[in-house]
Amino acid sequence: MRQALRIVFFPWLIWDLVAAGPGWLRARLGAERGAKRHLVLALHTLLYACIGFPATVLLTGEILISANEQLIGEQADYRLQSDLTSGEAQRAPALPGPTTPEPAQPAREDSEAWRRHLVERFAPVLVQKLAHHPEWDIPIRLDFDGNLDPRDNVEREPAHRPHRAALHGELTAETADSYYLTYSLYHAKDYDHPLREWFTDWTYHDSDNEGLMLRVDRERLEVVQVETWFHNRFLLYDVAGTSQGTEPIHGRIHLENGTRPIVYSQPQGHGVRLFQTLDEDALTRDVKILRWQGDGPRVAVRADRSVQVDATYELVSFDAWYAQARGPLGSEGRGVGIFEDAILLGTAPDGQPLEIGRFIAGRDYSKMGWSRPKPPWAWDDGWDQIPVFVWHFFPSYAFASHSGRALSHEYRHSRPVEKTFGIAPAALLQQLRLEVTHRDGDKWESLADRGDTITRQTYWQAFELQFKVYLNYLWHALG
Ligand SMILES: [Ca+2]
Ligand SMILES: [Ca+2]
Repeated sequence: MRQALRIVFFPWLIWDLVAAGPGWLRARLGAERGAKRHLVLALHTLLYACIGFPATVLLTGEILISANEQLIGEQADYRLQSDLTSGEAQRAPALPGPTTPEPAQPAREDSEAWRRHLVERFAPVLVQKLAHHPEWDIPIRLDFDGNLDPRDNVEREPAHRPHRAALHGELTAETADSYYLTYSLYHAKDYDHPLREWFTDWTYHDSDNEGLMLRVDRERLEVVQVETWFHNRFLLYDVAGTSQGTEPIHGRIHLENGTRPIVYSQPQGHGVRLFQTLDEDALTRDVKILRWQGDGPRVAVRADRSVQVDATYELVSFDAWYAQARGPLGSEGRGVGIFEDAILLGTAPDGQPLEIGRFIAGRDYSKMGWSRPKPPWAWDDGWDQIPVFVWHFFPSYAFASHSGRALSHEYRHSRPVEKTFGIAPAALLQQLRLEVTHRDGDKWESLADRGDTITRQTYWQAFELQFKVYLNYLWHALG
């Protein structure tokens, strides 16, 4: 019994083990009292300080780390793995769960019904990974709580479980050769491992919005290219499998039912990329598979980490966002409206500055712009040749530059231009004065550094930091 207790309370065991040598010496010297006894006690203390105490700290740390990993679970995976570079990934992925009932096709004409049909027809299948706050990993509508103020979304989220999932989606633009469809995933919060959050506040924020755009061939009605937004970078996918433009190809486009791209969204930071057959192991734990509901039953998303393959989402347009895109704009966590701070786009005909909202408003506004949540028109890849705003409002220029394909820039319809500015796309182009911004450093290197897990080294660095903070506190308290 005593032996078992000593193993459970291992510092006691270590103390006893360290005592073995001095104990033997005490018996040998007959050092029960006097100077010899003090000498043996000093030896015991020295041995404990050099061996016993470090061993106790190490073991305690490792036990805490293991317990923490069980509790915190899976961390965001930053690998940009591609089926194009893997020989065994030639087949399509097998995704469990009921597929979406296909909507009836209306007459093919220039109408709201036809546009809505395209949004539904190409609505993606979402593989949403989950970490220790699954409630923040579920995509919802920005106004899930009945108001268009994003500032209160984190505090009001718990009252809306289980969640009715939503994707914001629209037919963004129609050119002479293509349809461009935008889908974005709004999340109540972007979060990180508690340890990293403790080191820096750059890695989390209220609200989150990442997503993708499809380019569909206008005649054949087939998905030809996809671009996703992954931690301030655009990732390009092309059925051709090659690119002559500024961006490389990041993998295969896998479609369910021939039209629905299968999309992978990280937990925590919610970077979006296309799902690869190589990702199939991600389907076994911490995942929700969501499909557009269509005419099928509505299935809420449980706010837990269990595998759920039958969840459905609704499609919501960005029209309410456009109605507030030019204001009123909030500032420093105050004010009203969905957005905060402005992007200067150019000059309006009346000489006034032409502006649009830059960030999704939040009370935790004091973050670097790099990490704050943005509407799709504020997504700006710092390594490409395309200015902010263009990817969403005039996507043909971004897709042509990124892929090297010759694409039409003749805009027959643009929902964001129409809903936000109420003028023709060509007229808005005349007013724009945009500059390309450039970021330093290699585009992909810093992503590789993010890695996919918190390492043991990170934990120990945190312990060391905590220990120094405590020593400092003691020093001042005693001083
Ligand atoms: Ca709200
Ligand atoms: Ca750019």
